[in-house]
Amino acid sequence: MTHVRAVELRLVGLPLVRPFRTSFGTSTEKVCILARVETDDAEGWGECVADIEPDFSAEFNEGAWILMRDLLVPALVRAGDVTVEDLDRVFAFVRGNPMAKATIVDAFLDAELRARGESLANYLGAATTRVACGVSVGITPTTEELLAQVEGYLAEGYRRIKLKIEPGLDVERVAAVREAFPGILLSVDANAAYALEDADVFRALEPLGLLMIEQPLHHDDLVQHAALQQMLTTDLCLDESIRSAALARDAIELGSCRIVNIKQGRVGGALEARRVHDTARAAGVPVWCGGMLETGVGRALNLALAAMPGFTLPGDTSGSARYFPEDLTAPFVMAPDGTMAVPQGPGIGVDPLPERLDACTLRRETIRP
Ligand code: SMG
Ligand code: MG
Repeated sequence: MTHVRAVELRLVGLPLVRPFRTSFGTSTEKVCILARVETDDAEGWGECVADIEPDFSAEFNEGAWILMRDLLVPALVRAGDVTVEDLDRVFAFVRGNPMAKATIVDAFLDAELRARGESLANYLGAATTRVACGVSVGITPTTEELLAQVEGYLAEGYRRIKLKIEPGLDVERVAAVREAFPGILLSVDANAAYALEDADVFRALEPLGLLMIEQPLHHDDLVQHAALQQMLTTDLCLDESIRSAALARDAIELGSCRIVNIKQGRVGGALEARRVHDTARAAGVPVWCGGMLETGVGRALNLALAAMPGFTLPGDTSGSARYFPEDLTAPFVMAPDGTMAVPQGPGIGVDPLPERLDACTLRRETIRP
């Protein structure tokens, strides 16, 4: 049993190495909330995957901050002695908001594991100590720039390239990459930018031998994705649409996708992410670990998740250098073979560097009983 004494929230900001453009906008800076949970025995860290604006999902930093400060943390403190398995119940009075809930769940779990000296990887049932890494390439101003970026990432060893696409910047761009690099594992991610009426775009992608097409249609839709999947040989993968293990089960039963992207923050934390993994694995559906441009804190957690046995495809678990000139933790470095080590220390196995954390902190607040 664990008793929470206090939770510190920090809003942190880190410049990105290059702007990251998706179908819904361009990020030039990573701004997110970190939670530090202090218990009687240890402290633990959680990173919120929400962004400045509610664009990838309905959640956003300022909303998540208020929800954590005014509802989730007070409920956790009031709950007294609990274990991480109790938190679903403790937070059940708040509907939705998986990203805010995940931040507190993950920080609490990290503290619980550190108190007993167990690694998150071990807790989750990791099947490996190194995971295969892919990289997500944003929409570029020109095709030449896209080819240059892809070439650079391949030279570093990345084992799968994912191209962001949007209407008008799709088939031609992807075909150019395929022509330049015929043998690579290549996928695309539309971030919900298309409608079923755009099926011709996806038909035109079919001959390019893509590993998958990620979230082509509306972020909340399962039925139209099932219709699109029926029309295509290429596997669809859902990201935004999968906000819980129950939705993963629905999507698989409906035939809305044949691959699932798991982002723990999108589904409410590491425990629900494990349930998504278990659901997909039982159905024979491959999963892989998505990314939300996490700092080293969130990256450490993602690596532990990605080590579970159902994660059979390379994840968006890229090295720190792909995102930040300087990370919040010691940098995560990918080996030239395109794999990264899973942290093995207690909990998530890493800590933010104190000076670096302070330098990146935009705001902080501690919630006590
Ligand atoms: O962390 O490498 C990463 C980013 C991977 O493409 C990525 N994430 O839809 O999968 C996705 C996007 C969402 C992030 S947009 C800020
Ligand atoms: Mg995606």
